[in-house]
Amino acid sequence: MKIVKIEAIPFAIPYVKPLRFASGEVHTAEHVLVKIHTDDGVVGVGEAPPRPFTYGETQAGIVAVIETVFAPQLIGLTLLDRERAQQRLQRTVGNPAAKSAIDIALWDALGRTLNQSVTALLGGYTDRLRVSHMLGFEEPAKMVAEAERMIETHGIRTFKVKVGRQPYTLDTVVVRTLRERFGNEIELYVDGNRGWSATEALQAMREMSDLGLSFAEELCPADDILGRRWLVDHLDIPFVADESVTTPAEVTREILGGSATALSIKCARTGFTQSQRVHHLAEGLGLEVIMGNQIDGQLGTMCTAAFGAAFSLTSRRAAELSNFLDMSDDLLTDPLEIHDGDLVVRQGAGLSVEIDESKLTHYRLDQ
Ligand code: MUC
Ligand code: MG
Repeated sequence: MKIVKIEAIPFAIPYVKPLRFASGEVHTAEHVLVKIHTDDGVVGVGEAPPRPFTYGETQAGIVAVIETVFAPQLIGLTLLDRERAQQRLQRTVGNPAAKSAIDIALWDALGRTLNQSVTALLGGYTDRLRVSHMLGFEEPAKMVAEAERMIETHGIRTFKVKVGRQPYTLDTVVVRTLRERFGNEIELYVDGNRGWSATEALQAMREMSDLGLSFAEELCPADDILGRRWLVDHLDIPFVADESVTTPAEVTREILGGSATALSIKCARTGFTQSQRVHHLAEGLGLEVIMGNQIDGQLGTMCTAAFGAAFSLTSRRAAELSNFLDMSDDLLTDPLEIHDGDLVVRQGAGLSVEIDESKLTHYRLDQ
């Protein structure tokens, strides 16, 4: 169970349909595959999606910090030295995706070693999650057509609509059109990625107050401290903190400061170990939770599903598990599928996924 080698492999896979949102757009999955090798031949995997405009990490930066800072501190520990590994990762500030991919690969390796699924090791609550699909910025007709396709092809009935544009009516018209087209057949919530001011956000939310939205996510920046508190105070639906909660401490700060009333948990950002801590905090504070998507590939999506299915609180709401559908290809030998609105969590050892080495050779950027 001793860690003997850690690889950080950059790869790039284009999207068929780019995702556009208030803080950026993604055309190519420029991710990093992490492989952790143990002395008994087990290999655990994790996937880091850099989000330069959100957390400041880049693909090259993730490779560098893993190779030069994290790997030397972890080699020699065993897979059971989990708290020691966390302490060594977390003493470095920031770098959430790099740390998370390592943490996930450690859990995958542990699951493979013990011949248990990660979801069973974490909590083993259920075997599937309902899926929520993210609708990025497009013409209203295209966003409605995409929702239609998701309902027909995958049975998905929960949609997170990206908002945060100026003027805000560009977004409110889309949400209204979706509600009018599908009625109560669908669940809708919105995510602003910090695009609006607190005032714009409240005006937009008032204009949509008859549309039965379930949540409002990160509509304005958390650093607009008083404005955001004022906004959250005036809303009558939960306000989800997403990119403002990259650590359990930030969760405490946002929630106790009155700047959010619900949480998005992203394994791409808090791995499994820190996501557990965020989950326990949410449970203790009585907060609603959504399993979010950091525009993950299939490996990252499987991690979110494995974690979400492990607990009652994280499996209550539809989880954001469908961004991979817009990628032109992926690295797994056995692709994920969404049927009847659900994604089933595999119960094999670890994350129960295998990397297709010929695809990795094709898409990797370092050879
Ligand atoms: C989301 O929920 O915000 C967009 C940027 C990112 O990091 O995640 C996505 C989706
Ligand atoms: Mg978000």
